[in-house]
Amino acid sequence: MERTLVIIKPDGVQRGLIGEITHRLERRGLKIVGMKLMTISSELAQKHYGVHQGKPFYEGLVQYITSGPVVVLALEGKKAIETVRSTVGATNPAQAAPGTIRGDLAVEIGRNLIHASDAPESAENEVKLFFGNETLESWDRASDKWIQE
Ligand code: IDP
Ligand code: MG
Repeated sequence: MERTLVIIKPDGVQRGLIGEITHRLERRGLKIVGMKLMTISSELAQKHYGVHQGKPFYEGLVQYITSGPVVVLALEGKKAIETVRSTVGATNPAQAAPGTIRGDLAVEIGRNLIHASDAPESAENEVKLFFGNETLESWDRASDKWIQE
């Protein structure tokens, strides 16, 4: 089973969208195996967004992600990475399809509400970076057999 990392960014928390965003991911059928409220330090932000270092938006991005509390989720499911990314929508909310989180709830790339891992390798690294050696919950959900064949 695949695991992926989601961050409800500070704008999502400030706008009272923790429930709305989590609800959409839960309803899609993903299983929450880790969840916490935290403020990201600039050190952690630089590690997490290391691949974007040097890009024109990098400083603003670190500023944004560290500007207030976030909710970090580890989600599990078959093809969890791809499923979460399609539920989240395109990076630029102006181009994100209606029905996606960004396409329904955001308007601008610099305030796009949510982070989601984009590939198996980054998902593994990001889950480790945010949950370290905290144990993620492995649990049997009553609805599992109605969600996965
Ligand atoms: P993703 O979040 O959809 O994976 P990435 O290209 O990995 O998109 O970029 C990471 C984050 O950096 C975006 O979610 C967004 O917050 C921010 N970002 C990307 N491009 C721009 C930009 O052109 N202006 C401002 N912020 C940007
Ligand atoms: Mg990305």
